[in-house]
Amino acid sequence: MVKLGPNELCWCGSGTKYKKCHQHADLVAGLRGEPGLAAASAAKPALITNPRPVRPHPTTPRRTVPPHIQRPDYALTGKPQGPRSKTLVKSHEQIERMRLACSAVRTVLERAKAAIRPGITTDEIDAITHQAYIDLGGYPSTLNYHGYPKSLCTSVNEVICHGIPDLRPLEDGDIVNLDVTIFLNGVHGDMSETVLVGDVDQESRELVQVTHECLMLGIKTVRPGSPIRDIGKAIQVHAEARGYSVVRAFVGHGIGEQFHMDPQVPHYYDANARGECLPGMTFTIEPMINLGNWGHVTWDDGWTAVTADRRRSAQFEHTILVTERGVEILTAP
Ligand code: EYF
Ligand code: CO
Repeated sequence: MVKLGPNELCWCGSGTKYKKCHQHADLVAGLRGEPGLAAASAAKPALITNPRPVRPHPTTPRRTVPPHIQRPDYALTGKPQGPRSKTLVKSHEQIERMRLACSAVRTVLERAKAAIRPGITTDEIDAITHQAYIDLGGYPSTLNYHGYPKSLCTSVNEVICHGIPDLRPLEDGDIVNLDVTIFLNGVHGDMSETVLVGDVDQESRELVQVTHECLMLGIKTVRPGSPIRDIGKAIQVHAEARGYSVVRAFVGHGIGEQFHMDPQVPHYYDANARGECLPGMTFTIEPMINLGNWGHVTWDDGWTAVTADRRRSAQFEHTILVTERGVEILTAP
């Protein structure tokens, strides 16, 4: 394996500097004694055959939120205040608020889905969801979260996650993930779905269908005492049996009064993922499944994660509650 300098072009063929691309992933793999992505790619380089990759488009100015809407602590600075809460089990009162927030975010998603058609820009979807959060009395959790500029993430085709809504019109045959999160009554509710735009090819439709199955199979493992790593195991088995790969870099997460908290929920089998499900825990499960390899690169905007091989990726997400009997999907329709 050739050792690259930080400013050399990455081995994956992204055209991005190594330090901005796979340097960190290779370092982590090295620490774990794994061969690492670079070694894996020596045998199987990321071959980019996508003739029409999604490109960054201009964005519109930041949208404003009326003063009467309660804001999360990071709304002004972009930085969540204070330490991450270590209390994984929520109170009955917090859970009641989570139910309301998750029901509201479902309403936001349905409004966004109803607007999807070839020709609409993802920025127009942003405007629709932005107004929907406000109509429901909530704040768009992503807005200024670590500086993120928009009110939802729109991830088109080979974009894995954190796509920024912009002036690109959706095209017939696209797939787009709409990831919406609301902050309402002091808690967050988070969900996403991948939607078909017009007439979508069979390969992509199957990817979207299997990704939804992966989410539901992951959720099915959850009950009091079940290992958190069983979630990823179920997802990985299903995805890989169909020839897909599971994205490693982004995981599900605890959610409540903070957008992101413990536990971390890998969507692949990670023997190091300790911890078990306890009644009262609320967390997201949000598998990202790729047609090709699981490696990703990030656009220069610092947010948009795309597949290294530019083949398509799909995602579905629910916020769930571990109950005494099993599991409740808080963001269910
Ligand atoms: C610091 C972010 C920070 N994180 C999660 C933060 O809906 C979400 N998950 O299901 C989700 C949405 C956003 C998000 C929007 C911004 N962030 C993303 C990427 C890098 C990063 O570094
Ligand atoms: Co989300």
